[in-house]
Amino acid sequence: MPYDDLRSFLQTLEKEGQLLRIADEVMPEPDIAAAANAAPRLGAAAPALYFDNVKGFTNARIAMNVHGSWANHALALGMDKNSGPKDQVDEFIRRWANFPVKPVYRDNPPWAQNTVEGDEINIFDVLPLIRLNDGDGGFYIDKAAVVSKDPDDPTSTDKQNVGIYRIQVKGRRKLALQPVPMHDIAQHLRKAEERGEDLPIAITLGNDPVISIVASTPMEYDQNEYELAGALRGEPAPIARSPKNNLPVPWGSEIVIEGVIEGRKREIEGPFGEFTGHYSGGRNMTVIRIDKISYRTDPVFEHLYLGMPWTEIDYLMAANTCVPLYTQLKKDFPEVQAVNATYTHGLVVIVSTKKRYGGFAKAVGMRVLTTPHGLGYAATVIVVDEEVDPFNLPQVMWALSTKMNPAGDLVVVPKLPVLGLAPQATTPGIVDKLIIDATTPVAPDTRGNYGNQVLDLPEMGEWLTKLQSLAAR
Ligand SMILES: [Mn+2]
Repeated sequence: MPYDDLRSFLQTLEKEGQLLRIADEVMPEPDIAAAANAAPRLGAAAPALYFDNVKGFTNARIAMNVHGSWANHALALGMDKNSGPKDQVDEFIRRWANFPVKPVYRDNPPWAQNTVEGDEINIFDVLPLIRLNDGDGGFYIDKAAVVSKDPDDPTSTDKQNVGIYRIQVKGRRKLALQPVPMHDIAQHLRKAEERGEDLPIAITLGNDPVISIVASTPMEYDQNEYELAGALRGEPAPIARSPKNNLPVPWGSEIVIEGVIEGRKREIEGPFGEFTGHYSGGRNMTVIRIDKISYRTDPVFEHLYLGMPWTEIDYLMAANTCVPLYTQLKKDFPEVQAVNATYTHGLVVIVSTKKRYGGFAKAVGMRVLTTPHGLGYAATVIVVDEEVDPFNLPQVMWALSTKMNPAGDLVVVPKLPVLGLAPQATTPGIVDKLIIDATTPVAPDTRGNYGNQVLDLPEMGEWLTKLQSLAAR
């Protein structure tokens, strides 16, 4: 059974031993962020954290690290909590094949229980806001799904968007939002501003776990995130209309904040410790005016710590980054076997492929750079042979150790686009990108002296199964 809201998922996590309730009183800062920083260091089965005894807040409920381990990510997809990353990526690929599955409108969303409008709004009354990293310029909301429509085609459900963007709290009813040019919301905003309009949005917080996954998936512009949620859930995603802006929002959210991104207005936002593990400084960003907040009674504030890997965001944006890249590459290059883009949202991408002819691996690497995800991320692409599992880093290091000769196997493509947050770019937004061909050359390519490769013995697989069953006794 898929989860229709965050609370039912938290219950399952608790039943599975994947949620820790912190009963002792904690300080809002630095305890909550520090605990969420620490949680993933517990390993592949790290738990979510739940705080309801926070000094200085009346009745705060804060959930952290909800997606912050492979175990929790597996449970979010309704899989066994012991599934490894490769199994989860493979299952994600199988479910993606069912895309699109249309969402269904459902009545009586729980978030309709309480509302506040206009000048009565004080976001600090609704959310127990905390800062995450010492250098952050203020309070952030960083795990909300932001819903908007294409202003030139508002009836199109394909062109609508659900995405996670960083949001800074600037006042009682004022927020800032960062629309990275590579992301769909930036296109919506540009069109609204060309029309001389504000962009209506709904910011939904405390969502069912699949919504957070699809909202951070690099889908194509005209692919609907709820229709991917349906494919991943195995049944349609429940949605409802937001009361003020009539936007399609998740039915089960804890909180729905409606308002507009004010056209042609920018103010300083930041700094903020980003998914890259580096701060991005203060920059001119958009300004949001909040017009209405709807919220479930006793709302749970879901928040996400990010910093030096691995943190929750590295689990949240791992499988969902590999899969669209894999499906897009597969269209033109059926020889592609697997894609690992689980490191820092795919700033490094590892691809295994068969070779059609000499130079083929480099061509696959070039294609990675021109996918929708590759345009903004993928700064380094490592291409390995089909026998090498890109999720098995010792094997990838073996390929780099033995198959790569810098004379000819390193292709640098100067001045390609990258998102402005990538710290390796001297000028934000432009960077030289690298393809490493770590495959065994095939004719007419003549690199190195490979002779014959040592392959696994034919009986190895049989023995692996035998040893596993002996070890499990
Ligand atoms: Mn989109």
